[in-house]
Amino acid sequence: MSAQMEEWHFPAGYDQSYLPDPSSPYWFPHRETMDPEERNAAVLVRLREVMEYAYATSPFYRRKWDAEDLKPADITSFEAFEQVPVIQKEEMRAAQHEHPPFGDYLCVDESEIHHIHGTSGTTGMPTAFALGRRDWEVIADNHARILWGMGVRPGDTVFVAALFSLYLGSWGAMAGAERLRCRVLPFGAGAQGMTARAVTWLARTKPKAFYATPSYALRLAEVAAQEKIDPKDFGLEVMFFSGEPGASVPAVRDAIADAFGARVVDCGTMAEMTPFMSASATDRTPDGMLLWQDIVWHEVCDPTTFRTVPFGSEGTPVYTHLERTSQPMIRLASNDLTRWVMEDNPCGRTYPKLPDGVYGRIDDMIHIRGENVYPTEVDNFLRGVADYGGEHQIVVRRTGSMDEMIVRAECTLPSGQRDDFERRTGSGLQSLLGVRVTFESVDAHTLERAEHKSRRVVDEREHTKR
Ligand code: 8LE
Repeated sequence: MSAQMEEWHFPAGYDQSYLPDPSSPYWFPHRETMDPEERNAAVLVRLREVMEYAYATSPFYRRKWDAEDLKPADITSFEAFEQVPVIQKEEMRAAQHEHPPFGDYLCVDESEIHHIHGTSGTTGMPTAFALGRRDWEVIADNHARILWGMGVRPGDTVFVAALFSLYLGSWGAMAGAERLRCRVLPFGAGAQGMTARAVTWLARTKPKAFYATPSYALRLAEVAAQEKIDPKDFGLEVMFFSGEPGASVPAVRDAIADAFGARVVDCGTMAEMTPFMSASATDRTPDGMLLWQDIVWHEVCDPTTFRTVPFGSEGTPVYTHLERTSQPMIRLASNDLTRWVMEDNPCGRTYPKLPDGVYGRIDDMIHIRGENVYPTEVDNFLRGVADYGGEHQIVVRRTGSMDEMIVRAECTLPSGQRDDFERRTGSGLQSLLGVRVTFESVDAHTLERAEHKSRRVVDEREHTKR
């Protein structure tokens, strides 16, 4: 069966000159539309292969699996695979501390390393990501294939408006666009005055495709408005996003689509999981994200047992590389939250889907007086409120023995005329969230905008780890 699957082998390597027939909606028609059971059977064989490779080349995996008396050869069913212990980020940090700088799960010779990326390190010890030269080519191929699915074609200009730094998002988007023979405009983000310059460049170059974080796209639309330029005049057709929830949050998605007059596509797993675009929507299945299971094996699991939950249920994504040889991740726990389904996709791809995208991190969910509040719910609600100024902040603090939630939102009305706005918004939030909310309005354009990923929650309670 795997013989029919285009270029299906491990270690992976793709014909760098291949491009699909221009009339084909698919890069690899068979791999993308095959019977999912058949695909799963091929994936199961591959999972064993990847595990054998990792066991042979990495003390990290040997240690981890020997402790459970687990051998790659035992993986003869998905049930057996679900018992492979997950990896948490702390374990990678510890392995890198013991074996600097890449940890003892590198799996390739250091001479094979092509790029080094990493976490920003704002919330702990930074983690280094080493990507092999061969892997980089495979990543580019996979991302090109997914971009094709979004409707991007050779010759299109792709504007990358995300940090070119340790962050992998921008580089991964660029690698895919280059492999697709696009014209890449690696604009970047984050420097002083850069957003206004991005507006000028977008207006002049009129790219077809655009990549950023969702909050940065909204920021860009605001700056364009200040410069008296209509973002629709950029002529963008497809805007793809990763890095944070947003492109699948209905009101955020609509706000971006309306401002730019473009299709909004959500994608993204984790930097460690690059090719991180393996969860991605397509032009004809535009909502949520499809799980391209022959690139990365995505499971949605119970967050305590790490067994998969049935389709239709909520859980946390757990990811396994099928094509990486440098730092392959085998059951990496994301600690994010999502829901998955298996249904007929309009684009004809036979992949499972996250219909609401990834809607938050377990850690970011606010537990307050017995209720769970997702910050994305607040974002979604506020974007639908008339006179909302476009940015907000959620502060959770303990006053006496009570937890208190304060939502501070911008309002476009002058300060003397906000009573109605405050009443509407405050009571709307309260009934949506089911907890008492102290609502405050502030002037528009006074809260900080994200140049990268937004951080809107300030949890001042001591016991809460953030
Ligand atoms: C909802 C995927 C990438 C390279 O853009 C990225 O941001 O990787 P990074 O910095 O390792 O952060 C991964 C985390 O960002 C995920 O665990 C998730 O919490 C969030 N994230 C990334 N893409 C999305 C997302 N959350 N929707 C997304 N599309």
